[in-house]
Amino acid sequence: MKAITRAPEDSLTDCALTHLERKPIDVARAIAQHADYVEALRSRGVAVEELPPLAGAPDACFVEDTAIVLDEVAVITRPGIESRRREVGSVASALAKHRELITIDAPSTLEGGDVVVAGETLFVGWSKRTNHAGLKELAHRVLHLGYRVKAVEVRGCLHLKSAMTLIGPETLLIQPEWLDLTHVRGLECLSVAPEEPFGANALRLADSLLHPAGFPRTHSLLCERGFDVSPVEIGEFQKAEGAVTCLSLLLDA
Ligand code: CIR
Repeated sequence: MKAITRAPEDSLTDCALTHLERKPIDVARAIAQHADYVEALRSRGVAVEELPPLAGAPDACFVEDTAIVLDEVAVITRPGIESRRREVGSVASALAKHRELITIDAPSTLEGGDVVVAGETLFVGWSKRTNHAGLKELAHRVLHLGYRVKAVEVRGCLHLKSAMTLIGPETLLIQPEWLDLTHVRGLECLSVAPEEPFGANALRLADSLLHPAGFPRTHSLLCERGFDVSPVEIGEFQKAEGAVTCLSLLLDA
């Protein structure tokens, strides 16, 4: 498995915020947490390609939002806010070494944090960042590869993956209060502990999960279910509405 990451830099303090109040971010601590995250990936056998920090692009460390990597192609997204659009070029250049690229064009908006890939089904969050045109364009561009898109309405959180991630071949970790699950069929749904609403974002590696530190009850639930879960400290990124999946783009899962 390979991953693309990008360390944060000083402008992280000016990150976009949608649901959270701004709190001071300690950039030095964020850089250290990011290094630990990269080390956690490497220690689980992931080959990490680190892109250089992108000065003046506050959210550029959240590389997940700039692309959707499928086995056959990588879809380069068009983020839903202007401040994030200059991130995509450098990610596209990195991904071009691994995949044929597909781009998403105006007026569509689409962010990778809104796309949960479950085999040939792409669950796509209809969120503040991904619009209806983005959903339709993605569906159209990947149909010939055998993928089908299912829209999932997201409310009260930034992205679909804030509320739902795939943790096993047929298992989702979910925060049901932020999702309309009408079109989510055929998969087992494991709910986070109710007192840990931000605990549904886990990063699935070959045979283990990375999960943010600070969600002990959800962690125990996952362990009880037999998952090999490692907590990672990402507190500075959580202040920026980030989680564990958004800090990397995984290839060749
Ligand atoms: C943003 O609002 O775009 C960033 N502050 C956070 C992006 C987090 N991305 C993700 O969870 N996929």
